Amino acid sequence: MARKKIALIGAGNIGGTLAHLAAQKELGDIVLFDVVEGVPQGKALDLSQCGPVEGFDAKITGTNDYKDIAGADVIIVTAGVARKPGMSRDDLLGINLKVMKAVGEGIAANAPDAFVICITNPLDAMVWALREFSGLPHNKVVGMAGVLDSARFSTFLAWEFGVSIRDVNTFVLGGHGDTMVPVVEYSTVNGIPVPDLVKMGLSTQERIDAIVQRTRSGGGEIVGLLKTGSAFYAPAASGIAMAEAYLNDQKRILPCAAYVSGEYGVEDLYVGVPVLIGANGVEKVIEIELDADAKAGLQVSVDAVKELLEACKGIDGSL
Ligand code: TXD
Repeated sequence: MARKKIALIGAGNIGGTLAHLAAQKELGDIVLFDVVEGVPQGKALDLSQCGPVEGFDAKITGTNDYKDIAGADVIIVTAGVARKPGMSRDDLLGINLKVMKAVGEGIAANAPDAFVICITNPLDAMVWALREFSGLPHNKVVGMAGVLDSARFSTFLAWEFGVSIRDVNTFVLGGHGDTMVPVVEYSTVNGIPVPDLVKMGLSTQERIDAIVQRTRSGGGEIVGLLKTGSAFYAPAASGIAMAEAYLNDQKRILPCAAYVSGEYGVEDLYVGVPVLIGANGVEKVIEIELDADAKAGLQVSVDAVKELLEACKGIDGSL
């Protein structure tokens, strides 16, 4: 059976890390695409030379021509500009919307059957715009945010309780921004809900609230430290987990920015919800029971995403 094909649109910090992770996991052959000449080609050559050392077989190529993504099974989009200190994710809207238009048209013309994972910020708006511009089915276009936000939440909880990250499972809903909703009640350590661990005296509500807030500002914390860009290792690992769920039909339940049409009382919008990802892409939106606080938090997130979409429509009349 021929190897799968993974196209990475954007060969920057996340794109290069995606390529390395996909190669190490032998998910398939990899095409790095970028508008900057030399960068995708240079990174592809460098990564190919990891093969003999790390023992992976993967054909890794770089290109500036969309024709080379033809037939891709999975496309992961990081094209655009990243944040610098003092910039919000929403500040990237105008620039990255134009990029999504070019990327959407490139995908529509060359790889319309791919499963597309959008990473570019502001994520909740960019994944919606990418779906509009590409015209792909809603279940084949999804945004990566919740897997990263949940990973941040899990890391901080594992440190708090002094347990293995393997035993921590968390739920983060809503948008990829200050309005995200880490759902403490559904977050567990080896099946024990976090509120029960607080009752058992293993932490306090104040400390858990501080962890929720640190998760919300997890991206900004790293931008402030790096100063030259934003996080890219965990975002890449998160995008690869979603790609693997599709390529290997894993039927994973993952928090993603997915299209909802009625679920959670939301119509015709991309928002962070738990979904089941398998060989047919987003196969199901999982509707969990939310308490009043989580419901209110999700509504704030939905309203914020709707505002971003209105801004997109104001910029590009074709949306
Ligand atoms: O959780 C999440 N979704 C976020 C997403 C987590 C971290 C970073 N987030 C966003 O991903 C970030 O705000 C950016 O919008 C993207 C990519 O972040 P990255 O750190 O990879 O940015 P880089 O290193 O600047 O790489 C972007 C590449 C760069 O090589 C540009 O030349 C290229 O995108 N680029 C393009 N490629 C193709 N087509 C066009 N038009 C284009 N414009 C720029």
